[in-house]
Amino acid sequence: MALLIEIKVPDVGNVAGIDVVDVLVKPGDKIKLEQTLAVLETDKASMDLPSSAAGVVQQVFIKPGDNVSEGTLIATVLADAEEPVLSEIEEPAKPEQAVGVEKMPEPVVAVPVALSVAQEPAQSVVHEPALSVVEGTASAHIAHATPAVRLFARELGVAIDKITAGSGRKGRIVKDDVKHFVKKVMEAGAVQSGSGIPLMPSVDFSQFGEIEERKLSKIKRLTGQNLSRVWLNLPMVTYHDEVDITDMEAFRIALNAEKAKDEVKLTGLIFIIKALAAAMEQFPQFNASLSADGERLILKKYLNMGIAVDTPNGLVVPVLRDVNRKGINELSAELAEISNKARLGKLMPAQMQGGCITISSLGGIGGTAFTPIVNAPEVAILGVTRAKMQPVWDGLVFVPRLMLPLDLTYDHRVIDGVEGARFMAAIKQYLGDIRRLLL
Ligand code: CAO
Repeated sequence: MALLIEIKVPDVGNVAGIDVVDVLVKPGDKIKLEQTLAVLETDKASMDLPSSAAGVVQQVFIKPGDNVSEGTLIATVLADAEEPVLSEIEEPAKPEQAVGVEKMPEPVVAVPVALSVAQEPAQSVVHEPALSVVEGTASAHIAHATPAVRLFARELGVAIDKITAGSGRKGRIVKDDVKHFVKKVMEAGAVQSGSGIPLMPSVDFSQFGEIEERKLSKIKRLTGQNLSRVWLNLPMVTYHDEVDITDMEAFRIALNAEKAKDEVKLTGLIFIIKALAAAMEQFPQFNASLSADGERLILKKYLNMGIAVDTPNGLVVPVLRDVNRKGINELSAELAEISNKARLGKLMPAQMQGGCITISSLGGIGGTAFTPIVNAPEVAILGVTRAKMQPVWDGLVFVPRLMLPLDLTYDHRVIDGVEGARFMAAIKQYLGDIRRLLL
């Protein structure tokens, strides 16, 4: 025999003024035991109200926006005779009885209506327990979402409390918010996924004034991804120093004066390339890469050097091969060729591979120092900014000397601070007296 069951708001811990956020059933609906009838919300928490009987909904007495309290009649259900009824007419089951913890699908240990809101306000486990419970943390953020949306989020592996703002009524998280969240995470790419780093918020700048959007070039996007990956994976240190290149500069000017008009002129960078190569031969750990598992150092017997080149489409790093075996004129011609090709976007992928270390020179533009990012899996990068005449104390008087600032960034997993300083000292020795390159 069918039984008419009245379902009322149970004891939720002396909380008055509960908002009805959603009503999920209507008269005539066939419902299962424990199916959510409505979603209620206090100022501290959101909760699902399950049916204590299976059957057919006869009447629904609440609508979204209503304010209810313990004992308010929610709906009447004509219960199936064979199905169990969890509550008695007139006396609705305590939520703890209505939906036992162990009945909830793993890892949902939440007790939807059992929440004693007043006592446990910050326990997001009630709302989206999947992550919080497993990790044993209590989050301050409370996600409001219907069971269907939570289920949808769980199916996609999304911890709903990671979605900070819902676009539904009263900030409720709706399916589209979950989809949008997944899309954002996917777009953020491999660098961010799993890193635990919160995504940057999306800001509508047009609310502050006129804007224009430009798509990043492919080079910029790829460079950005790579730089972020390196930034997150390598513990980097940058060591700054300056070297007296007065004599080197005099030599460079003299050599250039000998050159025919159509010959490629030498810039200071060529000497820096040679000095860096010599220092790497002296300190082989700088001509090395760490194996992916971080267990072994792979030392290279060849010496190729990447040179960061500024192009209209972004930064590219063509590679000069065997720099230790080539003279400055040959290297100068090669640098002119690859930097031209880079600017015209005509470099082949092979011409950007196999580098052992990179130089990033901003000296043609200016600067006093910067912190270049290692072009991993290389272990170091040398930054160069603008040389300038400075008064240097020679022990008796100040003398004008051309000082070149250098910035060495290295992967601290491979290079110790002292090694970095010694390496820089060697570069300075070679540049300070380039005759040493012959030794
Ligand atoms: N101090 C003073 N003057 C310098 C200098 C320095 N450290 N480096 C270069 N110069 C001078 C050169 O001697 C040259 O002078 P002249 O015009 O009188 O001959 C002028 O600046 C321009 O040099 P250049 O930049 O054309 O040549 P380069 O060999 O020094 O550099 C290249 C070549 C390809 C590295 C450079 O053109 C370039 O693209 N630099 C940008 C690198 C970059 O984007 N780095 C990224 C940093 S991290 O994102």
